[in-house]
Amino acid sequence: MDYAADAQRTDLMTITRFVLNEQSKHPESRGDFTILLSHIVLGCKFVCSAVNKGEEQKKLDVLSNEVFVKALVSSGRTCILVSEEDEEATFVEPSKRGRYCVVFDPLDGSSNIDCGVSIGTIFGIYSVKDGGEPTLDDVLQPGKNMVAAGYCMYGSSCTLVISTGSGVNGFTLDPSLGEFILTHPDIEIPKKGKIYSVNEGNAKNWDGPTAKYVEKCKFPIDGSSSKSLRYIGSMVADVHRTLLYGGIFLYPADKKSPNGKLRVLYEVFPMSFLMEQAGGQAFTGKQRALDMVPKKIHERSPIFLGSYDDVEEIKALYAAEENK
Ligand code: FDP
Repeated sequence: MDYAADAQRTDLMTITRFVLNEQSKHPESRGDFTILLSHIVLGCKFVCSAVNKGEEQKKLDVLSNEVFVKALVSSGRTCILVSEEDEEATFVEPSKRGRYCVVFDPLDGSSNIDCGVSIGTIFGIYSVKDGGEPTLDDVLQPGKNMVAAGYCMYGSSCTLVISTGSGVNGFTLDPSLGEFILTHPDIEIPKKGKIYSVNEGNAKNWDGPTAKYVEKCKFPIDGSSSKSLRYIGSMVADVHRTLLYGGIFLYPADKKSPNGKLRVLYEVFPMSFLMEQAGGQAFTGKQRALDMVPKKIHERSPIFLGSYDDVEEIKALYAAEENK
């Protein structure tokens, strides 16, 4: 009998146990983050179950948002919520307020729901700035100020990937236990990848550096092999693959959408945070993505994220264009 393997199989590291372990490293911590996270996990379990039942797209978007908003408010640990589904930010009433701001997309990639492609929830968490009434400035902070970020992917399995600022860990929902169990400890993105991921249907409107980069992926001039193209069109699924296998995910600016498509607060920032924590990079075409200071809650930005070396290449092309 393999006692070591058995010991690992029976010593279940649930997400709550994992976060409590992290918390014990910070004696000043009061457990608020653990409580907040358990409410996010509840939302993820609900959406996972609804997706598996095959609810219609419209209903599912609205349902997921309602579940997350209610779960977050009832945690008593939040003060401002920004959801992709709601035009305005939600300010939690004073009696239920806590010190965290949560920005989230309850169901990202929703155009894929009806054909069974993987979709997900993306979230980022800020601490409210000290003192006074919470204001929109508390969520209009650069991504590097996030205290945690993550996503939950509803696919062939339900996987929650999270970083609290010291590495990235992945948990898979065990449906028989109803618990997320640590299955992907310390995720590190390969330094260089063999895959590029972009909607090439937009190529005619790309700028020079993006067009040059994608051309190099297909026709490398340094004798290396061409990269493979993989594009699902569901950010959580495309980023999850990029994180595990390496490579680069691009949603660039183009002539029709000079700011790209993806939203800064609840798409670009959380995924950039995870990429950096896993050893990769995230770049907007102008700067490190996490240094951006958003002016509006639903602002968009171009994004290039993934393996360190692959993002270095695109950065070099943009630098060359600037120095022309
Ligand atoms: P969707 O429109 O299906 O909701 O921002 C939303 C998003 O999906 C991302 O999940 C995905 O990466 C991107 O849009 C896909 O956009 P394109 O269809 O333009 O490629």
